[in-house]
Amino acid sequence: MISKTIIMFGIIIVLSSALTGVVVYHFTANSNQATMITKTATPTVFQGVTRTYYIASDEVKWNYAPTGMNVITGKPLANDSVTALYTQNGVDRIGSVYLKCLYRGYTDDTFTTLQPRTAQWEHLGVLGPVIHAEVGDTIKVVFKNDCRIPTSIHPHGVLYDKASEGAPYNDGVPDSEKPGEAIPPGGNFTYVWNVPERAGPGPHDPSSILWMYHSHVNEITDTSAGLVGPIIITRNGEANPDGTPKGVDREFVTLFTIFNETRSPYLADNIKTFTGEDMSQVNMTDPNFWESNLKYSINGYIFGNTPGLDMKQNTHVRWYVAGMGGESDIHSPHWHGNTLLIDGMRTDMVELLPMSMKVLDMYPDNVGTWLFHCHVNDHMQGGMLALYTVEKNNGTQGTNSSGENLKIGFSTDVANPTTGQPTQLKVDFINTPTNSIEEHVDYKVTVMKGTTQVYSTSLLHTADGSVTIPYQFQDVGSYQVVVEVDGIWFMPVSETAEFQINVASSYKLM
Ligand SMILES: [Cu+2]
Repeated sequence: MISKTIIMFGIIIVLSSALTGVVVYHFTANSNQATMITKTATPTVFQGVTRTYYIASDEVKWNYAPTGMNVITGKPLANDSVTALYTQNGVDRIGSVYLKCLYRGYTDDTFTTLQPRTAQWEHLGVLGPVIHAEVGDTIKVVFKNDCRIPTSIHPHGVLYDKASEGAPYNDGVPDSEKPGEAIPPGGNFTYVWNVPERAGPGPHDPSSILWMYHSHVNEITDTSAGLVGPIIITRNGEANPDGTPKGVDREFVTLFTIFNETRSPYLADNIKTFTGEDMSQVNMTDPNFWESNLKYSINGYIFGNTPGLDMKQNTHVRWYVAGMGGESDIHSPHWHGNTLLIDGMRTDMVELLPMSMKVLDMYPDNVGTWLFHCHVNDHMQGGMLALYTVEKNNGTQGTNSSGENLKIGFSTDVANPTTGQPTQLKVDFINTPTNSIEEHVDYKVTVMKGTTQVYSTSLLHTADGSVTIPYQFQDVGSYQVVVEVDGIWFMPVSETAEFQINVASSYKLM
């Protein structure tokens, strides 16, 4: 017999990478497989930026139906016994206004000036500020608790150590090493979360994904009080400077949850404040009292009160939807009027369980005001409905109205260019005093994407004074079209105009 024994010495191969640190593989005798025995503690190198957010948990009187109307029917909430049950205040009912503890953004660590919520994010309602970051970044949240209950911020998805997990439980780590687990009233803490690859979009995800953050001292009562907010992580290289995804014109975050105000730590206060000092008329065992405190809400709004769900036709709209709550919180958000893509599949609804986080892309082609509601029967009846509006989009068009020598008019055909179809760039040269087309113009057109020139004509002459240049945009994003005039009627004249175009993905490919 020939001995097949092969004597090999263990070989140690060290692979290093700037991004992943050092990984040590150990090959053993008679083995074709590398067995990873050690992954050294060299941390991921975070080459991105540190994004700092100032967030406090604040006590806020929140109105679930600030218009007083059932916006879906156009009728006052008080006029109907069902809508009245959830919204009308009385000696035995709290009504539509409740004291809650909510995350709110501030401008700095003095927590004196609220970060203004722009019209674009008005729809967030009870949700905390959006934390945007790109893979490779570090997120720093300077947090202050101004509620009477201990609170924390526990993030989903991003990379944290025990100090910044924001959740107390028996994990064998001493409390002294978990300072972020519960911030007492008046206290503060700075959470630091890293955003490695595994916190960002996976191969089948779109360019950005949703995570949620919430308080996790008493997870049930904290979230019933309203302590929840969104984190959006964009793939490395696909983010704008503010962390939002490139080529996405509009982002919406909507949370579908039945806020159970009888599980809020403020229940006794709310009864006392809103039903009368003696509280004697409130029957805690009355099933209608219980039901009146269930708020079938989208971002803390019921019966169509969610504001600001507006967008432009034929733009790239990204919907981040999430669920939260108890076993009744199975939701099925449904959009009327337009369709969406999720995981490469077409739909007009999506299913949500508590703390589900899903991303859908919409290219609204259908102008109008449309229903956006949970499709569960009981939830519709309880007011889990909103309206969204698609406004007609006339695309980029305009003139350099300050043009002294002549005005330059610009438009595109199609109005909303995409990467999937050719676009005509239309330029008109207009005599400033007479407002009529100026003939015999020497001009040059350049298309820029950021600082990169992607197209340029040579110096051309138009006898007509109106030109059409066919152009096919290759990538989504915003472009600048620069029109330079060099002469009119063979005389040197200098005028320049710049126009911005937002190019979306091809509707078909989407
Ligand atoms: Cu529902």
